[in-house]
Amino acid sequence: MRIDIVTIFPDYFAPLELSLIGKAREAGILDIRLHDLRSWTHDRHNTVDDTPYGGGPGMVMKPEPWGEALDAVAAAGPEGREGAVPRLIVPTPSGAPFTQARADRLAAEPWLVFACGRYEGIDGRVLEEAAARMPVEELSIGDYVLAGGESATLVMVETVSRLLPGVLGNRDSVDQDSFAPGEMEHLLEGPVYTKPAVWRGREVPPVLLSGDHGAVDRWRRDQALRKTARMRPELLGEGDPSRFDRRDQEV
Ligand code: 6GU
Repeated sequence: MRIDIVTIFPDYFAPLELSLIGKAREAGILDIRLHDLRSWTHDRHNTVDDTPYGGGPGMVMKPEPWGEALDAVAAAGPEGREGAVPRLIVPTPSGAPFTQARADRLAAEPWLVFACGRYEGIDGRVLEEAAARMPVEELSIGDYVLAGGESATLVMVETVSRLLPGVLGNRDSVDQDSFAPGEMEHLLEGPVYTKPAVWRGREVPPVLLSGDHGAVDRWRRDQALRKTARMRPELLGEGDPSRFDRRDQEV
């Protein structure tokens, strides 16, 4: 997958050189490119913002640098895919919710461009004009306000990257995640344990040592149902009600 990120803070993305994502980049699974928005300014102060029309607090990102940046980035796609069009992702607290389901769909795309806004946002004409040339998604990572789209982009890039084939060692760990499509959809994962079997007088739940895989699966599902009821009861009302069996009702 090719990912381009346009930002006034390219250094913010240093963590994408580490761990899972750093290795995926070295392995050629992920091609992440950073672009400094200020390289598309033409004044001495590399100005990217101005005061809002209509008044109000804060500053708005100017359309000209964004227009040139998106032209340049969208014209220089992955090699061997001439004429390809990226999907433009715009992190904003006023976007649609970024969910695991949306991450799954983004992970199937060959090319994403993230446009990181700061201040009160980007001039409204930029996305309007971009949408005439490429699919655009405004996405929010939750109901709170960040200082800019950079940290939200890190969250989305990490969430999407770990879904790409070859990035995680163990494909099953993706399938068993909280929110993963299938068994765990709309459920939170329960507790996990490793050695030693007794620690500070506390035992690992005996069923996990029983070797009875059916009993282990049932226990894990019960734990997931309880955790969900405690932390996110509203999730139990989501999805197809027929996903609950008789044993689920007893938990
Ligand atoms: Cl995606 N951006 C900003 N600036 N704030 C947010 C957000 C995004 N998601 C939640 N808050």
